[in-house]
Amino acid sequence: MEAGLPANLTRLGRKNSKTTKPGIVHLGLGAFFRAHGAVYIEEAVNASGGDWGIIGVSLQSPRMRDQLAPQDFAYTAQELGPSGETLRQIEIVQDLLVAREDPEAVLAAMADPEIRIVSLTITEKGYCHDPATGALNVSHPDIKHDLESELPVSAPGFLVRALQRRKAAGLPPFTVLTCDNLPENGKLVSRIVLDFAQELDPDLARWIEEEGRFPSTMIDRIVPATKQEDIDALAEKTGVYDAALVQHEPFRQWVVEDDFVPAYGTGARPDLGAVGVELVEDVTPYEHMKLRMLNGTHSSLAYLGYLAGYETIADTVADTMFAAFVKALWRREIMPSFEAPPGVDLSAYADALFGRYSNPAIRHRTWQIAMDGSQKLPQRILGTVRDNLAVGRHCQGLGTAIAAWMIYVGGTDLTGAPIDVRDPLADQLKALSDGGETPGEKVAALLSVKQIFDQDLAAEIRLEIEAAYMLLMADGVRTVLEDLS
Ligand code: CS2
Repeated sequence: MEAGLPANLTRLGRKNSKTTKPGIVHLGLGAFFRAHGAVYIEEAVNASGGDWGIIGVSLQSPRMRDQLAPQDFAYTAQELGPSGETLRQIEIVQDLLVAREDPEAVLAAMADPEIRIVSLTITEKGYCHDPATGALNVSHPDIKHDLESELPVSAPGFLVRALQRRKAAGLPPFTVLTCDNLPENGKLVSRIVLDFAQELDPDLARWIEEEGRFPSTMIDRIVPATKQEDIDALAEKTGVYDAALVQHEPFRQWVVEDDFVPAYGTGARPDLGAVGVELVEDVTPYEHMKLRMLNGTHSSLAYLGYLAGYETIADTVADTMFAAFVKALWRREIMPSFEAPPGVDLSAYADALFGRYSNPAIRHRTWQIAMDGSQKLPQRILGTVRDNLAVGRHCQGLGTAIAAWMIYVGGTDLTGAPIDVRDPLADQLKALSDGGETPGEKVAALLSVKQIFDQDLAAEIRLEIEAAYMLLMADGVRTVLEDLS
């Protein structure tokens, strides 16, 4: 019996020894990357070889390390389909470092000559940027700290300090492979890294700009947060306890701009093409499609579904009113706002998305998706609204979703119950909402937040959002949606 486990359970362990040497450091080794990128990378190593083991880094909490270390960094990926599940053990992760505990170890790993890629899933707020403009936020407390100290706390700080060490050691830089849901995410992270490096040392910035590479990516797989009851249920079924279980839907997609650090030649990346990753020259149309069609409706359903009393996305779209609403959003407001990637049929993509949302085995909470809305709204919803307005098309559906977000961040739902709002701007947003007496004042106050709203766009949409806000408050979500489907 393992310490702390009941006698009938054994702890999950590695089946194979660590034969692959590390080639990747991954910042932010949460559930998403372990259920998506890590699975692809393990498959690529199995298919074509190469030393591409992953050293994970948690920037803040030791929780993931404490879960993975006792099982030698192996974990189960449980695929949940509408009509059954499959289990698979993933062993590509070799180690996990906790940056808050030992930043020096993280920098040393990133500066190791064997490491050729530093990949990231640090969520939108981890980039310490201004979401409305994409520039590094130099007044962010972590960035201020990192510009002063050689031992950083932020992801931009780690990237630049590690690149600085590599330059000093005469090594090529690593490829920075961002896997977060941000528009033109490669360009965005390169701008942040270069802004930071410029503040530190213009020579370093020049070197990174010339030698470094920041491919953009589009990543897609629905991965809800694992709950303790899921871990317990699997342990009961298999007799094996996996504290680091990840659960995911069957669907997955990864589109990567094929632009890795040239100094490494063919050893610059795993053979991702062999396992279904789409390596393309320009990811932008795929990113638009995914951020607007999937994440845009995910966030819309999250705020409206939460306010209508639904716990998960599957519960929300099982309501015929919401089903009609989300389909109308795709057809009328989202699909006309961008150009489809080559050879992609957007109506079929929308149908497939609806099927994915409806998967009852995936319990993806509206509350989870509603988190960090201030960092998500610009690329998920506001860009679509802006592009529609430019051709004179109004966005009543997305406007209603923005109004729902405003009610949500006000901190009280439509029944008067408090909402546990998680957002880096939560306090500021609540104060702005509380400071307005009328719906019109609350809407105007929230629209004035420049990190989120371009002020020209804010002026254009104000009246429409105010009307939607009042209707939601007066009639409730379902009645409002009835008119929008
Ligand atoms: C979701 C995404 O939590 C969220 O905000 O919209 O994590 C979504 O599930 C993924 O992007 C799907 O690929």
